[in-house]
Amino acid sequence: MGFFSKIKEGLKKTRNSIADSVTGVINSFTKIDEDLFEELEEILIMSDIGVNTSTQICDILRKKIKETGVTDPALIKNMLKEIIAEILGEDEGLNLETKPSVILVIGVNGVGKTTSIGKISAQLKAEGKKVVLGAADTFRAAAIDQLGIWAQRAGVTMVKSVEGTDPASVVFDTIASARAQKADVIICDTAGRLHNKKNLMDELAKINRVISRELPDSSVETLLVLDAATGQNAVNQAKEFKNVTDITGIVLTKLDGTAKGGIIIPIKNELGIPVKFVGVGEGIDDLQPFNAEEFVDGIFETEENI
Ligand SMILES: Nc1nc2c(ncn2[C@@H]2O[C@H](COP(=O)(O)OP(=O)(O)OP(=O)(O)O)[C@@H](O)[C@H]2O)c(=O)[nH]1
Ligand SMILES: [Mg+2]
Repeated sequence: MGFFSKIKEGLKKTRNSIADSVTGVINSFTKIDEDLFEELEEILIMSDIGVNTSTQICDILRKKIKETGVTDPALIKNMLKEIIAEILGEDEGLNLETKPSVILVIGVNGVGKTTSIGKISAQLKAEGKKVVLGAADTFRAAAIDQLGIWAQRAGVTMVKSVEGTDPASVVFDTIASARAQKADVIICDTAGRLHNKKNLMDELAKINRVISRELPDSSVETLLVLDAATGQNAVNQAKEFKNVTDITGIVLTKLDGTAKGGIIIPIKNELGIPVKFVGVGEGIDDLQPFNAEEFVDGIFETEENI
């Protein structure tokens, strides 16, 4: 399956929910009035776009309609697409300028951190980069094994220690190994499941201290992984992580299994953090760089147009 159709396929459930209901509202009105705006806003809220962002979208739409003098409801869909594309802004890829660069992957348990690391490793390897993984989720032995399987699949090396080792020391060892191997990119897995939130945040702070001490001039990407299926909860998780660490990008996983893909819009709008990748399946090829234009097309096109 090609790149474009994978995103489209992954967004199928979201599209069925958003496009169908937006079209339904638009078709049920013959003129643009306040009732239409209200129904539209309700639908956007129900499509996981959240109250604040949905209100904002409708306010911009009201203004645009006033300015342009548009009276035909059928024209609203394209205007909505434009407004959402504008909110999503420019796409941003990974910043991996230095050799080595670091990608620290964080997020609560089960969101898809380890899987996404496997997928990103395979992509970087295909670009000719030498990648070293650090198994800094030492909370469970199984987590180390799982990352090992992905390292093998992607054809990259991994530095690990035993369960219970201080994760920051694994990161330290990974940096040393990457230096010795003249690697291009270090990717560190972290635990999402700790005894409590304070432990988790302290651990991340300690890992960050090791990275900035050992590689003070390196590019560091901190990718927060969020599970799209958790909807508004994903936005709340991002807010909590943002309070304690500098997040440079979001990986939004499991778009393929949910109708809640609209969550990308408030994530970008309310947190100001770019979505850099979207996960559209469990396979090694199922992670795509986020492209706002494709996303907007993917959620608004009706089935027969695809
Ligand atoms: N359908 C689908 N499944 C995904 C995607 N990304 C990850 N998964 C699945 O989600 C489950 C959890 O993924 P992991 O990578 O283990 O998540 P994690 O964040 O590392 O979890 P912990 O190590 O327990 O904190 C696995 O079964 C993955 O196959 C995706 O984009 N789509
Ligand atoms: Mg994991």
